[in-house]
Amino acid sequence: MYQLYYSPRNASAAVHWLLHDLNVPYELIRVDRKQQQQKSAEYLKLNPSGRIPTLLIDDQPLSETAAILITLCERHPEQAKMPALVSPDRSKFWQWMMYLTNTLQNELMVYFYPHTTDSNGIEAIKQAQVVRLAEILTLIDRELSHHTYLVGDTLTACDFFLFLLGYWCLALPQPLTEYPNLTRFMRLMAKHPSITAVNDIEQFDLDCDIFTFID
Ligand SMILES: N[C@@H](CCC(=O)N[C@@H](CS)C(=O)NCC(=O)O)C(=O)O
Repeated sequence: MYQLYYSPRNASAAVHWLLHDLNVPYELIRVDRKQQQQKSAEYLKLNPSGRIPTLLIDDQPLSETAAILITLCERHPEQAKMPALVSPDRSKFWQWMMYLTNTLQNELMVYFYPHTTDSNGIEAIKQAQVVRLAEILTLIDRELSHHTYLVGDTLTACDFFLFLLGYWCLALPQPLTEYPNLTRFMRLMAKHPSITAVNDIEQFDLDCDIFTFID
């Protein structure tokens, strides 16, 4: 049995979509960020970083979105959300999972939560991040020009993670539609049954302009 500590549209959403997609039983436990519940003594016992998500696997806590996604793929190999060990795509899966978590996600965090001792420096950090994120999105866009999903033409757990991070990118000043392949990917994923199925809980705006086709 799985229990996911989540907050809507947070990093936990990638895990939520994968849990639904794997068709395994799970329970959701909402962490109230307005009350800073992720910093409560009770939560810190499960996840000392005070971040969301945490997944309990048979009562054992696991944190870090990428680690949780990979662990779930490993525990449910029959659902093939990670390329098989013998597949050349296996190492690409690792490459992109790492890139999403330690580069795209991380740089987005610096953009959304810039830290500096110089109060005049905040805007400079954000502007630098816009440039850095444009480089990252260009690279991902180029990769998506070769195939349907991030790791070839079969959906993997990386795609749930990329959809989430791509959604966060909608808040950047540069429109995501400047990346045509990423836009195509976002539109495809917005219709994925596991994403739409849990949207009453996650409340992503799947009707927003970027997801609308103009034929
Ligand atoms: N590297 C972590 C980052 C998780 C993270 O920063 N989560 C955010 C929500 S998207 C959070 O918990 N923010 C609340 C806080 O920092 O207090 C992961 O991927 O699990």
